[in-house]
Amino acid sequence: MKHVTDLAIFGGTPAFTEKLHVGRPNIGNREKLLERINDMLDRRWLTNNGPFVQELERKIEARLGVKHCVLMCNGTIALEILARAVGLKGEVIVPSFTFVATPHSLQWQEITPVFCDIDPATHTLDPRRVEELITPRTTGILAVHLWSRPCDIDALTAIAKKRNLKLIFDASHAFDCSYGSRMIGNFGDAEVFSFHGTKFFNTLEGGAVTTNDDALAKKLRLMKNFGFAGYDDVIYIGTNGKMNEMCAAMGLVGLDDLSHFITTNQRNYESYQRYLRGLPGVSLLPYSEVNRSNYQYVVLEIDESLSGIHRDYLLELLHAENVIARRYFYPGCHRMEPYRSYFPHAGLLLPETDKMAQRVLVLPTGTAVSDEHIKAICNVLRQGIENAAAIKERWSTRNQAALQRHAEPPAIPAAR
Ligand code: T4K
Repeated sequence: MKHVTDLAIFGGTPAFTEKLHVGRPNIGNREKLLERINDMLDRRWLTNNGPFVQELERKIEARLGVKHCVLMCNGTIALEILARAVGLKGEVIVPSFTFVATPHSLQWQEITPVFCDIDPATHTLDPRRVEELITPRTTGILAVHLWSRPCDIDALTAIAKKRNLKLIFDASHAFDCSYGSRMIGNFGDAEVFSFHGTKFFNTLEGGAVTTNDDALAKKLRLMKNFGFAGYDDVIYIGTNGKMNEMCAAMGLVGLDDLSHFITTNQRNYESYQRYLRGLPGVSLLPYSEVNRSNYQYVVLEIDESLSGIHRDYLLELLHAENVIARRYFYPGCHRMEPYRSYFPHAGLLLPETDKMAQRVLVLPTGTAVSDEHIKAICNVLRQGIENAAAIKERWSTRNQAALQRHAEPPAIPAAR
C-alpha cells in the first residue's frame, strides 16, 4: 500500500495509467455485430421499424414476459412520449434523487414535476411521502427503480389505484431485473428502459417502453413515428422517437451476451464486498436476495461521522488515481435548473435526498473492470479512510498555499 505522500493527489504516480470510468460500455461479439451491419447495408433498410428493430422487440417481450416492447431512440424521448400517451398533465410526483432526464421529460412538456423524498434504506420513492404530495392537480406518479432496485411497487400501485392516478416507472437502470417472480417492465401503466451506451445492456443510444396495455402500445407506436398510420395518413400528433437498425443490431448482439455481462457485474460486486469489508463508514448498497438483478451499479454510502472523511475528498483521491468514480445523482434534481429557480424551497421537503446526495459514491464495474482493478480501487479508499486526518491536513496546507498564490496581486507590467 502507498504512503500518504505517494498518493497521486499529492504528486505520486496514479494507480492506473488509463482512466477507469463508471459506465464503460459492455460490447458483445464483434464479428456478429459486423455481420449484422453488413446485412443491414445489403438490405438498405436503415430505420423505421426495420427487421432488426422488430426482432429485438420480440426478443425483449419474450425475455420480460410482457405483451409489448416499443423501441425508441433513447430513454428520455421514451419517457416524454409515454407521459403524453398516458395523458399526464398538471402535476406529477417524481423523485429528485434520479438522473435529471426523469423530471426533464415532464417539464419539457410543461408538466410540473413535484419532487418527493426517498426512503434512505432503498434510495427510491417513499410511498408515505407520495400520499402527502397529492393535490387536485396531480395526474400521476413517475417512480424510478434506482440502481436497478425495484421501488415499493405494491405500495405505489395501491396509492395510484386509490387516488385514480396514472403510474409509470422509469426503469432505465432495471433491465432484466425482477420484482419477486415478475420481471420489471410489467408494472404500472407502462415502464421505460434506457439502453444508452453507459448501461450494462446498450444499443449505443436507445430506449423502450414496455406495457401490457394493447391500446397504449398502439398509441406509442403512432406517436414515435409522427402519428403515421400508413402512407400519407397521420391520425395522431407525434414526433420522431424511432430506433434505427444499427442500434437494434448492437442490442441483438448484446442480448446474446447478457448473462455474461450480469455474471461479470455480480462477480465485481462480490469483489468490492470482499475488499471493502470492515472499512468504517463505508456501506455498499445491497442487492435484494429475492429479486433478480443486473448488478450494474456499485453504490457506496460514505458516512463521514464514521469514516472521518467526506465523500468528496475520497472522490478527488480516486480521480487523481484515474478512477473516475461518480457522485450520481448530486446535487439532486431540485438543486439544478430550472427546478432550483422554480422551487427554491423544495429542499425543505427533501431531507433524505439532500443527505444522500452528500454520501453516495458510484464505482466502476462492467466487463472493462477486473478483480485487480477493484483491489486497487479499494486500496485507495482504505488509504483515504485510514489516513483521513493526515490527508485532510495535507490537503488544507496545499489549498492554503494555492489560495495564497491566487491572492498575490497581479504583477505590474514593466513601463515601456
Ligand atoms: N432515467 C434515468 C434514471 C437515467 O439514469 C437515465 C440515463 C435516463 C432516464 C435517460 O436515458 P437516456 O436518454 O440517456 O437513454 C449518463 C448517461 O448519459 C445517461 O444515459 C445515464 N442515465 C446517466 C446515469 O449517466 P453521464 O453524463 O454521466 O454520461 P456520459 O455520457 O458522460 O458517460 C459517463 C462516462 O462513461 C464517461 O465519462 C466515459 C464513459 N463512457 C461513456 C460513453 C457514452 C464510455 O467509456 N464510452 C461511451 O460511449 O450521464
